[in-house]
Amino acid sequence: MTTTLCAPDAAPAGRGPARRGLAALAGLLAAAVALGVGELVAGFVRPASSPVVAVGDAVIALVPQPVTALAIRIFGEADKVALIAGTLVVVALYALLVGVLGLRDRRLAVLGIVLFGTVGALAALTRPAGQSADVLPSLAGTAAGVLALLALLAPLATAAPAGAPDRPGGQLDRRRFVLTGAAAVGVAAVSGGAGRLLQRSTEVTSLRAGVTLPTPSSPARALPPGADLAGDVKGLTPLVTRNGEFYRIDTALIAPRIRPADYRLQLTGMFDSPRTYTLDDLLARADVIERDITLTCVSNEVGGALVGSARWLGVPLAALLRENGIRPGSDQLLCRSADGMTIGAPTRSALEVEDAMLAFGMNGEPLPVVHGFPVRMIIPGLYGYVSACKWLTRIEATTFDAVDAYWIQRDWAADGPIRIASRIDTPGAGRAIPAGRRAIAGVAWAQTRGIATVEVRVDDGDWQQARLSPAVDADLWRQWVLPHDFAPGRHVLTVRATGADGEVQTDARADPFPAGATGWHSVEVLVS
Ligand SMILES: Nc1nc2c(c(=O)[nH]1)N[C@H]1C(S)=C(S)[C@@H](COP(=O)(O)O)O[C@H]1N2
Ligand SMILES: [Mo]
Repeated sequence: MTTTLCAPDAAPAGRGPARRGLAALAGLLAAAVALGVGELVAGFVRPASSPVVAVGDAVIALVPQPVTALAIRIFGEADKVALIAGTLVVVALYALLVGVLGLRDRRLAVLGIVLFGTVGALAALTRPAGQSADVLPSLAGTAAGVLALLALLAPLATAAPAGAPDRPGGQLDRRRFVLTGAAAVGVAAVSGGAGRLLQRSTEVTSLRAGVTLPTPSSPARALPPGADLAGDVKGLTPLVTRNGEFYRIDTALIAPRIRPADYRLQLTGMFDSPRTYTLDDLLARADVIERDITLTCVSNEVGGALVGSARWLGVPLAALLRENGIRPGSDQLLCRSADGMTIGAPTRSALEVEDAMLAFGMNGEPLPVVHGFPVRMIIPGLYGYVSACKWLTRIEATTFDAVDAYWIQRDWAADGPIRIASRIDTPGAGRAIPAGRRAIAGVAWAQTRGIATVEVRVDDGDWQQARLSPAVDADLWRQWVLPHDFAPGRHVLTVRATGADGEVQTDARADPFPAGATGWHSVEVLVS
């Protein structure tokens, strides 16, 4: 039985042509592994160190001008693609040859691959902005290519007599060749794919750094001196959240990487004259505004951390919608992100909430990639899931009847006004603190209306009014501080806010689902 099954695989050496064909294929697969691993390592070094890109660049630099001009005439804007394709064809032909040579003499094949790697390394090193680390992708690719080629050539002559492993005429182990070949294809595809993804992320990161933000025609109000109470109160949240510390909520496993030059914002649906905008169109507008706005997630629990404040820079949303002739029948703006996410914002809020914007700047920088680079929506007073679409690529003016956005399909409320809220930052819940005087402090927010007062209660005592940070913008949270003499024992601290519209924060507890949490934040501390 076994013999019969094995027979086709371990057949005596095939005729020369069959074996040579497989050897050529081995060369091709080894080259694919080398290129894939090279791309992967380039993903960690930098995109320009990719051997294929480096060789392509070197060719551009070496080829005489008339040839370049001809290539551009023939291929037009696809000239770069044509160049890379051409490079790959040359590599493939070379690899086929190396594979066949390897059948006769493995050392020759190894030399062939090393030569191939040397060309890649030299090309990378001699680029005008070349760095020594740029040789790493070629080195790693060469090593991987050599291993792959030896592994693939082995099954082509398994039973070769000892001492003469390179001599043709051994057994041809087809099964092993197929398995090794499949593994090589897998390694090449996975490493190459992962490498390209990594390179794209570093590429977009550097392109992002190259975006120049405009000066707003309407800047944010200057913060009065001493506006940020966090300087004096340890444990209090800063007035403005640093970008790196801003909470992040989205469904994207890998944040979309949009090249600034590729960015388009498309308006569709119920507009009289919908346009498509480039990033430069938006950056160049004369009506750029800058505002301090607190953003919150509907999933934030009472006392939770899914809230942050930033100085946003962008284009007023109402102006942009109006100049495209938004029709009165639209009550929903279906915002679509580059990753396919849909967020449905009320058209009315977009038109009427002052300072609603398409933001491209956050705290003086282009939007960070994870916060929606290059453009997102911000509508003060609405939870992020119904307003703050990141990586925004399309706004479709439509109606709530016509289409349910992502979170609405999952039964969250279609309407998402931010509830008035307050949080105790310090002392921290469950903390043991020494008796004596120290500050109770935190933040409170009621976007679009503003905070009027914050009160704190210790145990069952009276509500005491806390000192507030200066009112800067109704959309920006306010810090609050209340110094207190702590007596030994267990104490429960509770906070509540009142909005400038008179609304007193309710103590009725509600879960975040489906329309945002309510209830007072309390912390228990142990004083000794
Ligand atoms: N494309 C996209 N945009 C999105 C989301 C998302 O999942 N995908 N989540 C929204 C939610 S629920 C919130 S609270 C805010 C959070 O923005 P941030 O991550 O910048 O804090 O983004 C909103 N925009
Ligand atoms: Mo959210």
